[in-house]
Parts: sequence; structure tokens; C-alpha cells
Amino acid sequence: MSDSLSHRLLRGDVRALARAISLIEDEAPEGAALIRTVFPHTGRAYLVGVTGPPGAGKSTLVDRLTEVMRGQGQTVGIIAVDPTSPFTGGAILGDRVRMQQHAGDAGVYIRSMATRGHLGGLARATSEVALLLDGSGRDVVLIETVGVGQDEVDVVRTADVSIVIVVPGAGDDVQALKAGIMEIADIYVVNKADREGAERTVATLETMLGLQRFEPDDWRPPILRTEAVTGRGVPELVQTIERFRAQMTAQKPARARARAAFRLRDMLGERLRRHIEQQVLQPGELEEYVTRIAERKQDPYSAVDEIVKRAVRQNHP
Ligand SMILES: Nc1nc2c(ncn2[C@@H]2O[C@H](COP(=O)(O)OP(=O)(O)OP(=O)(O)O)[C@@H](O)[C@H]2O)c(=O)[nH]1
Ligand SMILES: [Mg+2]
Repeated sequence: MSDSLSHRLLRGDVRALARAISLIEDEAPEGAALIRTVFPHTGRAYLVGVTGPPGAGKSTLVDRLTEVMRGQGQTVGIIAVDPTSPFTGGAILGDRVRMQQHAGDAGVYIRSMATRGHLGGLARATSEVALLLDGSGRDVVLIETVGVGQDEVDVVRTADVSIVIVVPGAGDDVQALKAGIMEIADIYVVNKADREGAERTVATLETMLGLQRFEPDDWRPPILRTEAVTGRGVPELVQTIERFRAQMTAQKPARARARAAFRLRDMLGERLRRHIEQQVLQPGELEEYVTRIAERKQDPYSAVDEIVKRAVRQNHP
């Protein structure tokens, strides 16, 4: 079943794509087989991560980027990683409405993903969906995420280029950026440049960048100003993305390796943990360990030693 599905997907069939993404989202067993078949045919799409605080204008900007890229004849896939809990879903609707202008354009495929409920982690689910879009022949995949948690940072890490959006007057947000987002930013965008304080925000970012060290050949993240609502500054942003892509060609193998290493380690950890929870420990045993550790009757190091020893013994009796 999933074999013919993967072949239809590889030919660019949109219904097969939608079905395949659902399998990944539902963490269905067919998903792994699907990824296996599609994987050799991927690596062609350019993955653009767009992150920033809630309401920064990410969706509006993604919509504008899509407009410009479509104008260049590129096909686009959009993954909107939705920040709302599964109980509201308000923003999903918002995104849909905002992206109406691309409805009916077969060159644009939009998919929202919930942030909660991915056992294997949001970053993995997102990168697998990006892989499917890549395999189905999309030239560009735009990934919108709210820049808050480690999960979201990991999502952006899987992109080829990371755009970090900041808005004027968000002094605290700019400070908060330092935490993890700054190290992944390839391009800064001060959106809502029509608002007061935009220049001050640019200056703050400049100062923060000034504290970082760059070698002569390094890419120094540029700071752009956009007005997503009117589209002002968006063509320049697209040009900057292209410039980054061109300059990074030489480093592509290194980036690909880093990403592959991250993914392999992540999947190994996940697989081993699941194996131990399901095949080594008896039902309820994990909770017993948790209780002992919480009550300080056992330390976590010796608990892990014990469990790992049992796992090894089980496989080498
Ligand atoms: N004044 C001004 N408003 C903007 C600009 N860009 C976006 N907005 C408005 O900001 C609001 C939020 O825009 P969205 O695109 O939904 O922002 P978002 O970052 O996707 O929001 P979440 O996905 O909910 O985190 C909307 O009302 C937009 O119209 C801009 O350049 N200037
Ligand atoms: Mg949005």
C-alpha cells in the first residue's frame, strides 16, 4: 500500500502527499517505510526556517515570500508549526485565512502541524514532513515556528537557512533571543518596520551582533527591515536568502553532515529508550524507579547503570 503511495508522492501527486503527511503526523507504522522509500529522492528542496515571537508577522511574511517565490516560478511547500494547544486551534484558522490568496494554486501546498502530541519530538515530525514535501518535488519548503522552546530551535536547526524575526519595541524579546535563537540565526528580519522603534531594534541587534566574533570568511547575519503587510522589503529578503544559499554552497556538505549526525543521534536515543521501556523493563517498573529517585532512595546514575546493564545482558545472555 505505502509503496504505491510513495510512488504517487514522488510524482508530485498532492493527495498522496496529504495522505503521507497524515501518516507521519499520526506516527503510523507505515510512516517509517514511506520515509525509507522517499529518502533517496530527497535533498533537492531548499528548507527555509522562519521563527520569531507570537504575532511577529511570521505567517504574513511567509505568505509574502511565497508570492515572490511563485513569481520566480518556484513551487512552495509551507509547514506552519502551530503554537496553539490542540484545544483551541485558533491560529490554524488564522493561517488558513491569511493564506487564502494561494488557495487554488497547485504550486503552493500548506500544512499546519500541532506542536503537542508528537511522541518522537516535534523536530523529527517536522523534518519528516519537510522530507515528504522535498520528495514530492517542491523547490522551497518554508517552515514557520514560534521561537520559544528548545523544540522549536531544533525545528529551525533542520532548515538550510534560518530567518529570525524580531519586532520593534520588543526589548525583552531581543534579550530573550540571546538564549538559543541567536546561534541559529542566519538572517535577522525586523518586521513591522512601519512601527515606531524599528531603528532602535535594528541598533540593539547590531550591538548584539557586534559582541560576536566573525572570521573574514564567515557569513555575518544581515539585519533586514520588512513590512509584511505591504510586502515592503520582501524582495530584498528573498535576494538575501539567495545570496546566503550561494555563499553556503561550499559548506553544504558540512551542514548536511551536522544535520545527519543530529538526526542519527536523536533517533538512536529515541529508539533505545523505547526499546528499554518496552522490552527491558516490566510494566510499571519505570514508575518504580521514578518513585525511588524522587524519594531519594536511589540516585539516577545508579538507576541508569542498572537498567543499561540489564539491557546489555538481555542481548548478550
Ligand atoms: N503594522 C504591521 N503589522 C503587521 C506587519 N506584519 C504583520 N502584521 C500584523 O501582525 C499580526 C500578526 O501577524 P501574523 O502573520 O499572524 O503573525 P505570526 O507571527 O504568524 O503569529 P503567530 O503564528 O500567531 O505567532 C496581524 O494582524 C498582521 O496583519 C507589519 O509589517 N506591520
Ligand atoms: Mg502564524
